[in-house]
Amino acid sequence: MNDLTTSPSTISYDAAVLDEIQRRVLWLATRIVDAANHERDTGDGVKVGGHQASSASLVTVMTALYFAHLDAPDRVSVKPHASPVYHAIQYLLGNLDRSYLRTLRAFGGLQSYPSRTKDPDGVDFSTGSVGLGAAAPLFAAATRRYVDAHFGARPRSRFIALLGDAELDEGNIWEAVADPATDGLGDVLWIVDVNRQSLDRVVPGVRIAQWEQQFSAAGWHVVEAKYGQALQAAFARSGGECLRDWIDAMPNEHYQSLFGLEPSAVRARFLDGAPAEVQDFCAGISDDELAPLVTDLAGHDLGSLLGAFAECDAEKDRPSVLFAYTIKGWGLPIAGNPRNHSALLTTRQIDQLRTSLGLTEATEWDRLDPMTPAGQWAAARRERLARTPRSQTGNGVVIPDGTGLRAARPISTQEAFGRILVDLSRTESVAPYLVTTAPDVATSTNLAGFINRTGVFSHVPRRSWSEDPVLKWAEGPDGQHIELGISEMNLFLLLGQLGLAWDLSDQPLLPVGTVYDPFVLRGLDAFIYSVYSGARFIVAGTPSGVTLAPEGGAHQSTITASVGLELPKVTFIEPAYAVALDWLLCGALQSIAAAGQPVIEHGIPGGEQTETGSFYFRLTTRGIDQQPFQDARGRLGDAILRRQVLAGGYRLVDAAADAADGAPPVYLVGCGAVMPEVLTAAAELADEGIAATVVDVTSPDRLYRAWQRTLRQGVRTATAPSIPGAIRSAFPDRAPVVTVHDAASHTMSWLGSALGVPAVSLGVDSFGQSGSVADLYRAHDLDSGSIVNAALAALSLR
Ligand SMILES: Cc1ncc(C[n+]2csc(CCOP(=O)(O)OP(=O)(O)O)c2C)c(N)n1
Ligand SMILES: [Mg+2]
Repeated sequence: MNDLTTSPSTISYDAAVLDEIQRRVLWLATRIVDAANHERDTGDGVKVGGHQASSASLVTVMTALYFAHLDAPDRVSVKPHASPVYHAIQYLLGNLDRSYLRTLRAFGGLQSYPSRTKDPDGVDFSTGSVGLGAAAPLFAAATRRYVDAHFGARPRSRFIALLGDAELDEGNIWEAVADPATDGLGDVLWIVDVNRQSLDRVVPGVRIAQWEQQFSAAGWHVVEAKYGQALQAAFARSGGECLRDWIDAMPNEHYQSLFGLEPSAVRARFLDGAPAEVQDFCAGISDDELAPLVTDLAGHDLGSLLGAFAECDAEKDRPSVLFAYTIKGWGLPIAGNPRNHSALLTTRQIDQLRTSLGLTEATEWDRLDPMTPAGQWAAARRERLARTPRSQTGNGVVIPDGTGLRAARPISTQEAFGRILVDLSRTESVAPYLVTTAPDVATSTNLAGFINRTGVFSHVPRRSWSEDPVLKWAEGPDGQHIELGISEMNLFLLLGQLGLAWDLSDQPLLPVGTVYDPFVLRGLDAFIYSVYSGARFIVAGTPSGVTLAPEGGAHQSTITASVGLELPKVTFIEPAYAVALDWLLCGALQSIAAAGQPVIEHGIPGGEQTETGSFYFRLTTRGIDQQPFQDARGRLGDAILRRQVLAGGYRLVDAAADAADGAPPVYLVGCGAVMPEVLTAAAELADEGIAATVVDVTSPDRLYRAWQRTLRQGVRTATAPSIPGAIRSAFPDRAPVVTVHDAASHTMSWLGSALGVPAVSLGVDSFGQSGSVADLYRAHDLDSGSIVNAALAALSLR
């Protein structure tokens, strides 16, 4: 055994032991992909795939982290294509059952990319869409800073992201780095896997210098782990500086071409175009030494890496980024090959690798022998990294069924939303857990009242110089609003991490974000990422639709309702009336607060049974008369009405009561801001002897899901599906329907199928423009006259 080396980060390690471990990690990661592709008959002829080269690139970095650096509270985001390395490490640590090793990319098996909700071995951050998983730890650290300030310090976590160098091409990376909300997070470390390759090509060298400057300019601590110890020793020798200069100046494409060569061919390629002094310096080095020397990169040198980690650890007041130079396909015959991104080793190459590592077919899947120093080291690390169970703090949160909001005059859902939040900020069992955020639209989305009461979060107190009587922008550690720059990506990444605080920071929160509705789409990938990760939050898209008429087409959202309806783990809600919003918002908060432990989902998709995710409220600035809702309250009583509002829809006007016998019935189904036109149309139809019942759909999503649930159940059990109760109670009779929505007409057009009746769907199917509400509604057939005509058309289709 070698002498123990002490890394500055306090863990003493045996370099030979760590090297043995990383060889085994490399083997297992490579073989996991190999087995998935060569041992499983999927029966469909579709390539299984996997990334041996991308994985190999991170083997040393991840061995250093998990076997000599991390502590139990630390949280790590692993580059998507290195998932086999993560699983190999968890297996060696004893956290993953051996039976999983042959299941990469199989149904119910290890996921192709790390997944919080689908992998069995404790993934901290899902990754897959490059850039997003990398940025997530930054927002998790911002969340921790918030949690520590409000609820007392948690045991310190380091939030680490392992990202591919080409991930830095993604704009969301730079939006995250630039936002003041992520400023000064000293517990963050990003490790960039600088293998100078992306999917298609070798990345030009100049990019790396530029990226480093961008991080520096944003206040990050930038470190390079570029050359390994052997190369550094060579640079230190007399005349060695010219060697460094030559390698530094060499284009990446040239340098990268060295890896695929036989040692005897490396000299000629390496010295191609080199000055005489470099030729002379290398003359004294044999071919067998030269090849490993000139490709000795610090990203595969455990000592260099651990030193760099420690250096970053010492930075307490700013995030660090470590550029670790690596080799894509390190230790494999495909090393450095520009086309190696999806390359797989042949069975012969696998056999050779197995033999070279002293393994046999009988021992290849074994863990490290517990009787050896490597096995003992792994056991000790398993113990050190064991996580303490969550403390369940914050479970005392109690959300009322409603705030008792009164709305005597016409009011918009956006204004009601602001008032409900203010009211909740006065409710002791709710207030501490509420945290709001917005990308520079807090005041224009009615968060000002909440902000006036709770303040803006800043980890250091900041004096406000404003004397604005309407908005007190006081910033300090007590603030409960996190203000972001104009980045909808950052909004959804932050909401995602606030919505995972119960897991990653042991503190349930009630996160509420606001965004102009059209720009939900600007952050959509991060929205999807966050809900895919299991986050629970509320987002209000407001104002929405062509109803914000004078603002014009660039601000008028049309397809967002469809997005909300179709996104899994998101419940889409668009109420028309203030009290309905009150009940729905409180109901959503109750669902978030009640959410239990994470569940690993290997179930069959389709027809979700429960709402365990996030909520998307689509709101408007159009004030509408609240009397019709008050009338429905009087007619139905709060208990029944509330149940129906929460279920997705109720009869706002019931024509049955006063229609003459034989009057043809029709349903006018409105959602959101268009309700006044729907009511006017119903009255006009009544005058013409048509019994028009008005249904207010508060959540097309909940109705659709209820319908789908019964359908799917019917499909799976081969029985005839029935119309679900939520739809039946709003539509007791069989009659044609007209759906009216300030959103794409498609969002509610399924209702005809669900009810088995003729349907005409009115909605916004072209881009809007400036004008008055009346102008815009007329242009998109949302005016009462068009609704009347649509009802007549629907009746004629019977
Ligand atoms: C948003 C997104 N776009 C494209 C891809 C497809 N893709 C997967 S890996 C990759 C290249 C990644 O290169 P790099 O980050 O350098 O990783 P390496 O494999 O070199 O370690 C691309 C384009 C993706 N996964 N996500
Ligand atoms: Mg790369």
